[in-house]
Amino acid sequence: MSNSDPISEAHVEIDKISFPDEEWIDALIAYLEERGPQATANLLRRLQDYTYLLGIRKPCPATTPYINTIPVSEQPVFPGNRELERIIKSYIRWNAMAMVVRANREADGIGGHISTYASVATLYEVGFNHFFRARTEEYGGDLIYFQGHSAPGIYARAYLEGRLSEKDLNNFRRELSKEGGLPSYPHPRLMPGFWSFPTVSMGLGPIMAIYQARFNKYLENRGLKPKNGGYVWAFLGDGETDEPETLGAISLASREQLDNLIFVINCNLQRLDGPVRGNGKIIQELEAIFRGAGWNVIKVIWGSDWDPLFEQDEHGLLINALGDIVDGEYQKFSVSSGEYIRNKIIEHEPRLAPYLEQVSDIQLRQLRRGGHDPIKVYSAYYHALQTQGAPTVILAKTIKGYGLGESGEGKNITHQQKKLNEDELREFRARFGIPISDDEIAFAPFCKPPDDHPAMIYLQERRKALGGYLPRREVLAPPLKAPENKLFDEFYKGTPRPVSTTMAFVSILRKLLQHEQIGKLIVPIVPDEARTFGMEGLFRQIGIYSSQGQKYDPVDSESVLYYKEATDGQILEEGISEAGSMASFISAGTAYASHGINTIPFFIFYSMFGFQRIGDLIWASADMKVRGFLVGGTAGRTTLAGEGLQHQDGHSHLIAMSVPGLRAYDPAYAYEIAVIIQEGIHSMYEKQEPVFYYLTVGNENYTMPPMPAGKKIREGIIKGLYLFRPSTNKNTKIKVNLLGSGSLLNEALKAQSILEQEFKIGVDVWSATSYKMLRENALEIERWNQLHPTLKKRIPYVTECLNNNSLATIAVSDYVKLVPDSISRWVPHKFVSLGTDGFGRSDTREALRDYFEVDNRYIVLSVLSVLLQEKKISMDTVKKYIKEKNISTTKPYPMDL
Ligand SMILES: Cc1ncc(C[n+]2csc(CCOP(=O)(O)OP(=O)(O)O)c2C)c(N)n1
Ligand SMILES: [Mg+2]
Repeated sequence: MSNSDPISEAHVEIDKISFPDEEWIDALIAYLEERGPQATANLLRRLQDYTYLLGIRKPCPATTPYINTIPVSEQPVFPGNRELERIIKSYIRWNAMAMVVRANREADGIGGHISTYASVATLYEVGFNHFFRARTEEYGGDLIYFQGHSAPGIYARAYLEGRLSEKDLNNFRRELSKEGGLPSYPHPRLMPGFWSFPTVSMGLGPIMAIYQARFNKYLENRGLKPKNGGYVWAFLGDGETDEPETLGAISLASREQLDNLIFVINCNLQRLDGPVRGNGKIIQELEAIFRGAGWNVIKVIWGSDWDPLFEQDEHGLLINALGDIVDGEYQKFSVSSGEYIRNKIIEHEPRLAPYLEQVSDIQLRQLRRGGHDPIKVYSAYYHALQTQGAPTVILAKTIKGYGLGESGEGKNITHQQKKLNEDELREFRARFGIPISDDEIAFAPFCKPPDDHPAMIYLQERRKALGGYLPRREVLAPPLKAPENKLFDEFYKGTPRPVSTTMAFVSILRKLLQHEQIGKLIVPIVPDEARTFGMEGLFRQIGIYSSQGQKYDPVDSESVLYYKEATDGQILEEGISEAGSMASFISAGTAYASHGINTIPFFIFYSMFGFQRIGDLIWASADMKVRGFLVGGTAGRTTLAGEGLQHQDGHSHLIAMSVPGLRAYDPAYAYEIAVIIQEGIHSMYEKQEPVFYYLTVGNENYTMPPMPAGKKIREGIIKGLYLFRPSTNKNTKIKVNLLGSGSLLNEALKAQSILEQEFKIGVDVWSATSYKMLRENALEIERWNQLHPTLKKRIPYVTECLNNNSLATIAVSDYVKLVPDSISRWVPHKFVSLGTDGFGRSDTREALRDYFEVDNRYIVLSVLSVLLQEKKISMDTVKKYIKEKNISTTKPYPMDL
């Protein structure tokens, strides 16, 4: 503000206003002058404790006054060229807006957002010009989570940088156009060289960012990554903080002292429908939450032109009045006249009337919010980077739709604003000084200065100085060789004593951990369930990661398997947070791209709390081409006894079917798990395919058989089906196939014995390790056949397997019937599925299998029913069997209960 500005010349006779307790305030000021700020803070703290002892129980407020956290005296000098940065930003604003406007003209309803980028532009641009550093030989690289629906601004910047063309921008939200197009939001799957983090499902960005920052420290503490820096920046909306995932893990960030993490919350006070907190103040609310959680909070509320006003506000009248005004009112300020604003402030504090006379209505209207002032934003970022030992959150106040004027600035409809008419385009052009002629303006053309324009040279220079363009996703990790077969020898041989697939899995994991090359890259992740899965032995063996080591003597220190925490511990013990564990899984499973490190995560969870609970994070991980193994323990609706309705998982494999790129397996035996894991490492880390794995393991103990001999077994396990035990009845014409998965394969084997011995029919028993794999193979082949009618038909793998002159195939699974049904149309004869549709119950395994009708008796009954339909046996035979086996014919249907 210039010297001639009336505000700075204002002389307000505020001293004449008398305050109660004035002498106490004078005393405090004197104390401050004599002893300094730290001693004053200590004094206040002591006073607070003392008042508590005196019985004054009023909690101390977690908020500070409604002003910027960083005083003018602590603002660093802004090192940039403000004018050139303003020009760059204006062009980006224009092009971001034009992308959306043009896309919606071309295809009505194609969508897009103008107002979000309009509010966040300065927050990004200060970052791009001064802070966001790309990965280089020397520097670890900043990882930036951009607010998902602000993507047009990021594309518009890449256009100025020369990374995207006008054609790309023209095809925003037209990904299927011939020339290809730009995705609506950040999707690494769709732009793998550009985006790293899918953020548009609100809340996922922030939680992923927290765990990413923690994982970066984990990698450094374990010596897998050099300590060469790298910040994690997460940009999010204020409305987004309503999502439980956004705030749910913030205490982890402070506990872990993540000073490599910066949240920037774009507090434009609005979400989609209306104000975020019309009757309150989102910035103050978030300040209290983050301060309470131990974060360093930096509020950027007011722009520099407010500074002189506050300077003269010796008694805090203005600050108090502004602190009283609620967000709904501030939103209205952004669309109101200076007179309206003045009257509202005076309504809150009449004593300010003479003071405010020094400011004109126009000035009042134009006073900027902090998030639109590069000086204030720079200062906040600068201080965030200085902070040690704690994460920082920057609460930046902005206006939604900033610069859109009448067409949407601050209005409730602004989020949905996708079209601007000619007048509105003219206004935008004028406000940001974009050189587009009157003739062209109606077309909303894209526009950038010539390459030799000082602004363009500046833009390129800044990025060069900061290590290169961002966002950029680059895979530098070399292929990693999968472990050799011999590592798994013991599992191919089977086990004489009964064990569960969970125990088998843990033994395989232990083997991998001992592997010379791969061992250190394994990242076991558990949400407080290690003991459930019998993994506690690993605590001692490889340690639990803790950035602080172990400051206490563990209660079980005398025991061999004590609870060992260490700075280089390998296990991520996440406590009871599946979402947090999944975020760790994502960080570890994308380290090949973020850091060029091939970490191999194994996230072992209670299978019911996986796909059902955190499905959206799993979806995001597929978007990110995550690598790793999701392991659903205590799986199977009837295999997990006793736990009942909320615990027994009978549908995770159904949900898994919907995730592209995911290979889901329901293995029965130890050797199957060994084959799947070995193949998984081979596919993901050696061949670098964009796939990841899900396997369910159960807690039922049984003898693990040796792997059957034959070349096709290994291949069959991977493809999803192989013949485990062929029929021994050679002299029968009646043949059926039984398909079993997971622990229910054993029920199929029992049924096989009964059918072969008592009913003398031939039964082949197959292990169906993956219906998803079978289905995807069949769908692909079916499609190929449709597209190539003149060529020799290809045969799906499942059809090829089951085309063995059988009368029927009966499949039994511990999951809902839809899972096996998913292959039915490629089975070349009658197909029947048994599964666990309905809510689980607390009872024994045996009772559950009876209840869901999936035990060997029901398998036999299904076969007999088919034989009856085909007139191969008599009705009496079936009736007799039902009676003999005590099968209740009046028992209720599980889906009805
Ligand atoms: C989980 C989820 N729910 C709903 C949406 C739809 N949605 C997109 S943007 C938005 C409003 C965002 O408000 P805010 O976080 O304040 O961001 P702003 O645009 O105001 O910066 C909503 C509800 C979403 N993307 N993700
Ligand atoms: Mg908002």
